[in-house]
Amino acid sequence: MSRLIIVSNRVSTPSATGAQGGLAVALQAALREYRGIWFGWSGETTEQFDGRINFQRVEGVTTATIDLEEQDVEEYYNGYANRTLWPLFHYRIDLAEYERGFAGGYQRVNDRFADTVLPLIEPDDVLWVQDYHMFPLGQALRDRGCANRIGFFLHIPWPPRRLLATLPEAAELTRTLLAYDVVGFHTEEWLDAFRDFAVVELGATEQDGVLRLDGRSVRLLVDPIGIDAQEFITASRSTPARLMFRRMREAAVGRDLIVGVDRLDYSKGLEERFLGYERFLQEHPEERKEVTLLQIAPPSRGTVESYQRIRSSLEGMAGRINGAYADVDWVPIRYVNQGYSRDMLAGIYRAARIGLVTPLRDGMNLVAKEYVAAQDPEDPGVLILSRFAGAAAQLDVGAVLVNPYSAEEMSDAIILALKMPLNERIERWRAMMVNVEAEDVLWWRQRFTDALEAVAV
Ligand code: ADQ
Repeated sequence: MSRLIIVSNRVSTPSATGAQGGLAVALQAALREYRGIWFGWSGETTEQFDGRINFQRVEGVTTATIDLEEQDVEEYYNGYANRTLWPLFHYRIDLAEYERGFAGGYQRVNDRFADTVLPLIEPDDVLWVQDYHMFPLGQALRDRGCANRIGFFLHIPWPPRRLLATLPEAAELTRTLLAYDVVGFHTEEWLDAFRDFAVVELGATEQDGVLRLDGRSVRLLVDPIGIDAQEFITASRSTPARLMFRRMREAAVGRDLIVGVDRLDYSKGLEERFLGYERFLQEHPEERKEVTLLQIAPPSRGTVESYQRIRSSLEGMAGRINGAYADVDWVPIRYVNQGYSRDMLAGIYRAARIGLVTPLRDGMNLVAKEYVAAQDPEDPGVLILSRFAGAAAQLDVGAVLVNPYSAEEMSDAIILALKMPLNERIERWRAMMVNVEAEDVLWWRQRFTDALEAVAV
């Protein structure tokens, strides 16, 4: 069997506390199976880039990390990745910043990755590159003579052609993806958008899922990521989960809980969610003291201005809505800015009658799947899910789908979920759970590595 080399912006080492996401755990399991290496940025900076690799071996997983220069981090990570590609790929061209310095730094760091990882690659190794930080890495490796099988998986959406066209480097960037052998997306929609750009703007041709351009061919794959469902079910029965469940139910004093759990990010639709909830309070005064919205949103990417803005905007909105509707014995929104362990999250999800997952755009959204996995089969809650999350393509079998831009739809969905009879809740939950269990993170990983191994060298 070939060795697997995973390359991503950041690397996750196995942790004894179990505080990791399903993705990290699944990739580590793959690395153990394939005797591989996980390569990426250490998160640290150095005065002068020297390509020194720090190897670590923890619980059978080898990680290899490099430090980057301050300017690299500024241009590549805070710049091109977080201020150019992330907003653009989430359809927010109003927030996207187009700076040649960012683009240059992005390419430089990808070249640095290529230079440092290349000597580690053996002839039969298979490489798997993760996410939008690393689009040009495959091309950079090919330019250096790497003939190995290389796959790429995009964790975020691919934007529609006419939006992508606003990026000065759009054609160049898309073309670099042709250097890979397999390119994976969460949904048909993101894959279609990629193919559309490649065909219309670059003149590529496509047949039977294989895209061809200038003598290169790449297999396009829809491979929706899942969670480690079994682990999450176990987590929901753990002691921390039970304690958290009890705390939540006690704090709710008989009221129904609606819960939202997100990284604090403008793509997650938090402002729209608050407005939708406010609309619900306006339209259903009889429900006012019957529910509480708990929004958990730990800050992320705090050095980027658009993230500071959303943070203060949400604080203002929560304050305003609470000011308008709260009473001495009730607040409508509890807004919490911290992260919780997976066990505790499982308890929080289980205590919530409604999981409110309403991103404006999301590659997949794993919170939706975690919410489903954590439910009590005898008395499950209702998932309200944005139709613009990748997860909607699988969970439409049981979720209440909403347009997150419509406060009215969100209000209607909340009242529908609150009034939903037990038998319907169970039926909807079961339909979703079948998918969450079958198409889990191991299934996702296997589907990708199978596609990659099937490529003729
Ligand atoms: P993210 O945008 O980070 O990931 P998501 O898929 O929702 O989004 O995953 C977030 C993870 O962080 C979940 O596992 C969740 O439990 C955890 N988390 C969130 N808030 C937390 C809190 N307060 N405390 C502890 N944990 C918390 C990107 C893409 C997604 C895609 C994933 C995987 O943007 O669309 O689903 O990658 O491909």
